[in-house]
Amino acid sequence: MKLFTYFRSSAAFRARIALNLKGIDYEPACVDLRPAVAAHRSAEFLAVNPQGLVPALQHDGITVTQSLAIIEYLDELYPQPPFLPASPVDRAHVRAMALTVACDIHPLNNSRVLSYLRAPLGHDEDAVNTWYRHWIATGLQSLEEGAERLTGDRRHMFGKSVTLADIYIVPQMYNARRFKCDLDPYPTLRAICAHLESLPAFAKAVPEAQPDAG
Ligand SMILES: N[C@@H](CCC(=O)N[C@@H](CS)C(=O)NCC(=O)O)C(=O)O
Repeated sequence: MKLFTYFRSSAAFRARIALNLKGIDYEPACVDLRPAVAAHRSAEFLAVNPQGLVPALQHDGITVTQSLAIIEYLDELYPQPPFLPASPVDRAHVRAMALTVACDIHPLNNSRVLSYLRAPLGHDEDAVNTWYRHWIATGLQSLEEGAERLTGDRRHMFGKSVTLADIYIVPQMYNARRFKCDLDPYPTLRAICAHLESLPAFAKAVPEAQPDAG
């Protein structure tokens, strides 16, 4: 399998965690998203993903885009260890937490959105950071409440084993730290991430451990 990835991309970070959890030895294809390079806008990469976004996964002659589609594809292909619990209601709870990150936090804080705030909209760096931290705080507050209710051991977002919700929270908290968001109000999320980040599948997926880390 080949994963189109960028070390700092939190969506690619999710896919890397999922590949590691499934024990898949994948080939990373690094796509430099820095504005000066913008390899994701090259004709070569747009032929892989017309959206110009990472991650993208190639396997058996097909390409899958969107981290959630990639992660579910891996889970269906390799069911062990499962990323979702068994019962429909538990699965719904886990998906809801993952989607809070995927739909309600990350798309508002993606690099192309932040760039658009700078130009053409003309906001300065303070305003961009205020925007970023606002959407992080709004999303993490609801995730803190969800995790408090649903964690079984304060080491996982749901129950006592790794699920999709864990794959989504770790990259989001990593970014929140990178942008110096105040994480004091989220003790449950901090405790959960401290545990998850100690697991090899998560530790191997961090930006600093990637071949393109600058
Ligand atoms: N919903 C997509 C989001 C993918 C995405 O936004 N990737 C970012 C990196 S985290 C990207 O490629 N950004 C390029 C850009 O903003 O121009 C997914 O989950 O895969």
